[in-house]
Amino acid sequence: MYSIAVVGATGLVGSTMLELLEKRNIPIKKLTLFSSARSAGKEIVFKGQTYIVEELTESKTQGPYDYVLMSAGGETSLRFSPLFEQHGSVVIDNSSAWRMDPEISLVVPEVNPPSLSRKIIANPNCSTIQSVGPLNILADAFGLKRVAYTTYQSVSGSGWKGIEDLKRGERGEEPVNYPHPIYNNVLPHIDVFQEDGYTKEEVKMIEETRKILQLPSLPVTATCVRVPVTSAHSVAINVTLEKETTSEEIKALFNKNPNVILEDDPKQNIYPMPVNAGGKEGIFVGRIRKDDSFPNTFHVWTVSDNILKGAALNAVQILEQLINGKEQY
Ligand code: 2RA
Repeated sequence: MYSIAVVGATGLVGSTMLELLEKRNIPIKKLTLFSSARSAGKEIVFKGQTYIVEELTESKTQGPYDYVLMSAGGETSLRFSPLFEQHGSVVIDNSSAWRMDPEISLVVPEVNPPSLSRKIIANPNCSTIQSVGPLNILADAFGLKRVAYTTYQSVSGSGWKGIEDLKRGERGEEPVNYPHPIYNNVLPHIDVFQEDGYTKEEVKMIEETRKILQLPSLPVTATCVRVPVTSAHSVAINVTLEKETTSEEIKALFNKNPNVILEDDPKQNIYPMPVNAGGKEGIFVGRIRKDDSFPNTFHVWTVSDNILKGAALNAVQILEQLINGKEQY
């Protein structure tokens, strides 16, 4: 049985982490819920017991906690994760703060187990997680030469704020969080723009893909787009492989791999869609076809719930991997 803290417990991802801790029966002897001052005092019911959410302070990081699930933004993680770590906790952090730190493991459990150097483990970006799952299968079988992403990311990727702006748009009201309306629109703008014209979200996908697949020189590019969908991200992956293959062979490979769910029968209008993937734990793949514009290149379409496998579920799966002794600190 473990002492577990959840930081950001009132947020969309943090509350989903709690749901998963209950649903997957993680053995918990003590649960502590933290938030910012703004949300402290809220009541949350977990396994029939009411918990009062506490404001996280530096002294409270002493715990002791065996594991800390954190989804409270980069600033909070940079301030508190090292303190939790110093007091012996293992932190699984959903922010982007630690992902590219060379000492920190960036983990998709079915792709790359955590190395044991630091007790802070980074959860990758949602659109990265659902992409490296299928790409890892292709890398193992055929080797990767180049990857080009175009994403279609739901508003829940921005948490409650994104959902709020979509609802405001449906009511004919102006957005208050996005720079432009998301209702009846798409925004090729996720996170902040950099000097080179790429957004931080696009850089995350590029850099995280290389780190997780351990292919530091892999040519990767990305265009990340916000779309008026409430949950589930979609990613169009254009991938060039080292070895020759066919789309039929790729489909067969995906079909027998437990880490992805193949939905690919265009004649029956069967392909992954957010309306079907939302609320489900899987990474759905489809629309697999050869790209005749370039040798050994294929299109793969992937859809997954960005709050589940894209964030909370992946973090809880890392926790399960540690608890089940596959990776010991
Ligand atoms: C987004 N991937 O979709 C980012 C953070 N969750 O907004």
